[in-house]
Amino acid sequence: SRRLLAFGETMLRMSPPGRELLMQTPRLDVWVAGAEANVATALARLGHDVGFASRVPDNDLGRSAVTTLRGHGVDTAGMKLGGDRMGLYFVTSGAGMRATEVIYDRSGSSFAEAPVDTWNWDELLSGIDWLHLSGITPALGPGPAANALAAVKAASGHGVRISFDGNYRPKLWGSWDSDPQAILCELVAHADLMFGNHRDIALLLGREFSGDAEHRRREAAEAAFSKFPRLNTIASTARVVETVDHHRLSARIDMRDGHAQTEEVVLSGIVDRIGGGDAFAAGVLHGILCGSDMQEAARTGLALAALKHSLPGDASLFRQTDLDAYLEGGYDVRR
Ligand code: KDG
Repeated sequence: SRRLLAFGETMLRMSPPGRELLMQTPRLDVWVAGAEANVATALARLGHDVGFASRVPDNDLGRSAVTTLRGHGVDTAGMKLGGDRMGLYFVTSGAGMRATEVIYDRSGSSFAEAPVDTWNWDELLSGIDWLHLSGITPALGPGPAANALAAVKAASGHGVRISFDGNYRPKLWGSWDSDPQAILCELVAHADLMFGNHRDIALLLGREFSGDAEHRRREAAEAAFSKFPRLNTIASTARVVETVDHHRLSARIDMRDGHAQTEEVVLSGIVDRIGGGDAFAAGVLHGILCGSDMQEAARTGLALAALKHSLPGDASLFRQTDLDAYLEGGYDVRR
């Protein structure tokens, strides 16, 4: 079977239960989170052989995060213990006309402070087919940016294919004196598969794309393929928000050879949309790891993203049987 290693910050997500505000709630729900951890979890739940490399403090917060991921079937050999603190983030869910709010509390985290020799990439990447990482890691600071680059270079050297999710987080890049375009380009130059929309591509190429959505996307994809000769596939989702719990989500996959696939689903009764993008990435990777064609991979990505919207917390925990039931339109009680 094909193996994947994800690399990124492990976080704890804290959310007021229901629709309460942080200002009023006496308690918080806590989930293990982090975009790349979410992808690793989703793939492990779908039966893949997946590892996760990260760094958490050597205390009960860190150890319980490791235990949670391991409980979902993720190989945690690459999760190092050390440093002082767990990265946290707070999510207040939207309701009615009120938007979802995110507050990050992660500076100085064990992951952000990890020395460059924390991971032995040659060892961790041996026998691995895919490395998955995202634009969040380099946004955290110069240390994480150097670690991401070391991982990607080692992966390239070992013939490991790279999956990169742009995951642009403007709130994070502001935290250090960085050049996002230069750093992201250096990482994407090694990637085979990129998750990103025309805005992510605009950031990478330092130019805007105009025209209608279809035209913008085709132009952006062509420009990205010509700038990054290794890049083979670009996948993204776009959402039309109709009400807070009713969206339309479309997926698009562009291939270097000019082929493009699009799919669309309707999301209704949304319980929690955080992590939908990670579930999409995991679903597309699931398709790729299973040898599906891109149409199928786009459909699987959207299906997993749709299912994730029904679940509180960050990660998709669905099994293949759940995916099959969704794809067959089986919303009924399964007995
Ligand atoms: O996609 C979900 C992530 O946004 C969440 O897990 C937190 O990694 C995170 C981030 O940096 O936003």
